[in-house]
Amino acid sequence: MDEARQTAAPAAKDQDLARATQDPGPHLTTNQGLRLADDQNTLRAGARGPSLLEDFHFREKITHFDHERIPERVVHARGAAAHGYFQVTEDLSDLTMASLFRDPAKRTPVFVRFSTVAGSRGSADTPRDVRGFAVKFYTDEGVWDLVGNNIPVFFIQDAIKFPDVIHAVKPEPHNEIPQAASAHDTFWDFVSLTPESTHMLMWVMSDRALPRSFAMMEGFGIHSFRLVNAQGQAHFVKFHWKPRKGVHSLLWDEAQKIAGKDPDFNRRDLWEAIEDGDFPEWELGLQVVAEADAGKFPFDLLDPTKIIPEEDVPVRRVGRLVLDRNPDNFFAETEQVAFCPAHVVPGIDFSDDPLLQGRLFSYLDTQISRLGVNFAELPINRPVSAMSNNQRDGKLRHRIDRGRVSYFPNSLAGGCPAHSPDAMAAFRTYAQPVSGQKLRVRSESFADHFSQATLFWNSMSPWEKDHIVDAFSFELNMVGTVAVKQRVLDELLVNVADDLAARVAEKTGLTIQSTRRSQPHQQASPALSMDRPADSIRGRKVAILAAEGVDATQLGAVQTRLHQEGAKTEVIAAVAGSVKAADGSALPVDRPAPNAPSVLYDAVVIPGGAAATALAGMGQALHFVLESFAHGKPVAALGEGAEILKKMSLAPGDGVVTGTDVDKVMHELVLAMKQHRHHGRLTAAVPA
Ligand code: HDE
Repeated sequence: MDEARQTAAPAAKDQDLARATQDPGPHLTTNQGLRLADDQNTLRAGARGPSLLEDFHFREKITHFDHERIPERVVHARGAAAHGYFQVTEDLSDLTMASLFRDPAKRTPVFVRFSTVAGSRGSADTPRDVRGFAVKFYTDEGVWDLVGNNIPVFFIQDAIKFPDVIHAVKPEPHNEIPQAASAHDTFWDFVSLTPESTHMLMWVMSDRALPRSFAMMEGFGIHSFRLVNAQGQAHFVKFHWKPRKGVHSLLWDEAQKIAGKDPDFNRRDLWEAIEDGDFPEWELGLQVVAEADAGKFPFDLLDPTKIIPEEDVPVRRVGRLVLDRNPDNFFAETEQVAFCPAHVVPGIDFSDDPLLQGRLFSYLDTQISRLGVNFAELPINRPVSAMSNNQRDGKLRHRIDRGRVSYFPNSLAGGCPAHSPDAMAAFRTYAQPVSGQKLRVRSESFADHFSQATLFWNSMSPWEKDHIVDAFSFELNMVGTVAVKQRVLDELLVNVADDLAARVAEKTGLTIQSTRRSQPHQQASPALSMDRPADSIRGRKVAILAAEGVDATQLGAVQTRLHQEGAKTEVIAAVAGSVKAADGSALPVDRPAPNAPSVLYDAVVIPGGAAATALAGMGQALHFVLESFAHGKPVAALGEGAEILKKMSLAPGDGVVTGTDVDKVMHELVLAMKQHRHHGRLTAAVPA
């Protein structure tokens, strides 16, 4: 059998990882397997005397501890990950020879890491930031890494600018402020002088930068890649991940509050969804462009600041990604996983996108600095296909390579490991013709920095536009240098849209001092808007407020109905433990009010009866409802619960549902939750 082509069964990677995974043993030992009698006290000279250097156990333990940290990722340091699988829904042999894309019966194991970009490893999950969406496919032909983001374009067109954009967005070097935030002078200084960042800025200032859940965000490979079939024909392709749960986001006010109330918000949501069996799922989409058609767009397919509008090239849905197992150990798996866009398999190849070309170099380099030259041997990184070559030695080599031969060609080992013939699907670089002078230039075809920024703006619904205006204004109002803010307005925003520039000028107290360079176009791409209802409320979290005298039957009916829809519920009361229900029973409380801020929930239910009267006198409950209302969340009030809304002048309608028939109210609540949020509410006067 051809060893390099063993089949990766669904559990192939799980089995591989199991070889490195272990449960705690019954006896405490040193690293040398020596059983210990006392791990509580150091060896000392006399009961109150100094510690002895001889204490090898203490020295081993403390030294290991001293060396527990490795350098965090220079970007994308904060992340969370999960195991799962990928499966195509149709045979894509016409496009690619990659085995993972050819057999709908085959499940390829994956490990997926989501991340923020700017913050340190210990920062919060919810800053305004791009999210990484990196997928490691353990295919039977080798590891393929699709290292993408949740935004389909990037700030810069050439990898040589990457250290600059990252230095600008990271905390400022003199005082390391601010953590995980782009709202500061250096970031806006850089982008104001880098007009190619404008399209990306529109996305980052939109709610895309505040995902409600990793499972509710899209993913994009960004660059044009190539798919190559067995006949050697290539197509350009853009990769998309489309979430089954729809695309939904937090509000900026929520995101900021969550950063304090539950900095692990997205990480926890991912973990809990998998533990609950509510497996996050995405469809893989492809935008395919024949090589011959590559020049037919008004932009360059190699320019990573451009999308191909879905209306021009539809996204063909070809497979599913399911995450169904949490890691066993954060450090060993999530921290040590090493992605690299250069990890490809036969049938997947690169384009000349200058950002991608730079990434092909950078990731290998960074893994060596983070993990060492043998990073590929770590359990989470090693392939499930056979691996054999003449690389040897280096720090922390685990493999024990037998024999005297570590070179090629050789005769002493029978020529092994040998080249693979074409029939065995070895990787061969796509034979793309290349010619030209050596030049340090930017192609003219990369020169339009504003058309797609305008396209994005034109495609937004009114509330999405409001949030973009608010985000630009918030960020610029954190910038101290007036000339920088002015430049953002005069050099970037005026060239995107008049109303955008005018509205940001008003909110930042600036006056526009330039005129736009060209006439704005009126085109839109509806696919760019997030203003679309979801078809289910799976995984959403509903708070049910409770107080003494609560109607246990009513509350049970609410829970049953919401659980049927796949939503999660939590009963919140003033203190932990239980509340006394109207029928005298003790109703379990999931969380006491101080531990359950409204920002952690998607909707709230206010019960009727005596509990409603009690809640009306509780400040925390009133604040919960007010804040939920102000954040546009669905609010359901049963029976007397509606009095609480009246008391606070919160009008029913637009996602606020009231009534006495539990079934009917819950039905309306579910519909309201599918809308996610109700932006039409007039909340300016609501004190929350
Ligand atoms: Fe990365 N990027 N990047 N990046 N990137 C890293 O690799 C880099 C870019 C992305 O969960 C680093 O292992 C350069 C675009 C993700 O472990 C580093 C350039 C996209 C992750 C690096 C880019 C990404 C990284 C830091 C410009 C979306 C996290 C640690 C040419 C398509 C992967 C590491 C994980 C991580 C370099 C731009 C996505 C330094 C030079 C565009 C999701 O190698």
